[in-house]
Amino acid sequence: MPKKIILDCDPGHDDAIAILLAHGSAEIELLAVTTVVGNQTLEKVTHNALAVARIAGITDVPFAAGCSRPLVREIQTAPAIHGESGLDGPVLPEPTLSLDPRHAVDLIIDIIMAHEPGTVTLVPTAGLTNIAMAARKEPRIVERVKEVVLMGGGYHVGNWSAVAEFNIIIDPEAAHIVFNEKWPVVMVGLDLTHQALATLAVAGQIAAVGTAPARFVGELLEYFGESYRDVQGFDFPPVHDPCAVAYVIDPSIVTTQKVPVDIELNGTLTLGMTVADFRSPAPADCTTSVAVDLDHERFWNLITDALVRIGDVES
Ligand code: PIR
Ligand code: CA
Repeated sequence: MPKKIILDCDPGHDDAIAILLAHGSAEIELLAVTTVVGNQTLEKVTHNALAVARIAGITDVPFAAGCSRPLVREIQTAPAIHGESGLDGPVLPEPTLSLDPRHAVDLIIDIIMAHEPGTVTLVPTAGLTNIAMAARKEPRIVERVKEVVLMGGGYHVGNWSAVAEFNIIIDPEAAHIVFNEKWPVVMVGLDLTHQALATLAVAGQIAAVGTAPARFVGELLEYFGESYRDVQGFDFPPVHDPCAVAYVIDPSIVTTQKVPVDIELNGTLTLGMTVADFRSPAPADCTTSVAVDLDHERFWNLITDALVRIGDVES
């Protein structure tokens, strides 16, 4: 049985690859793609998501736009990494899919309430505004969701401050809500995603697929790689968001550890830090775990396989 997921994202180069991976994997049933302000404004990331749908040949999945600003804080976007469009680099086609008329928060609630309890996994790869809003608007979703597998945070490293990661720090109050609800949360943070480097060998493996969607991924990685070289001093870009999807496809690709995690809301230097308490074995009622180690080769094979399965889509 394929795993049913809702992908909540802000495309974003790595979000775009996460959409392709989810769509191209036989192990995933993509129930919806929802968008939220993050790497760029809601308008821009929503346009990008619909353009990616066209590139991937997605025609039968609802796409819905969600929150246009965080719960409490001012909007922060990441143009230095993802460009002014949020998806700079490749030339994007005009979207052909139209948006679902529902707000993303309502679509998320509708889908979870319409499915058997324990069957829908939430995969947020952006700020947690939509997910927190959904939990507050319809609290019954919390016990129905199978698990929340999110890209965000890091127990040893930050990227937006010394100790905080972008998806958490842009809406720390939303992250606080999500991490403190009783659903299982798997934090696929920077500790894990910084192992998902798109090396030259990876770029070659993807180019060898030889299709239009694979060329699109190549162009995404080229732009993302340049940003990461110039801004963060990386030799190769870490491709964060597909790691969360990969964990859902095959949890054996990612080792995890159960550990209490909470979100710092009051620190002056540490706002948005995902504070993980490794001091003793996690208590029995601990609902959070963190991703620790990635099988790099099998991870990139999943992405290559998904592109092969998608085939040569005309767009
Ligand atoms: C990536 C992102 C934001 C900032 C940087 N420097 C790099 C986006 C990615 O889309 C990913 O979801 C997460 N936020 C990584 O921090
Ligand atoms: Ca993202």
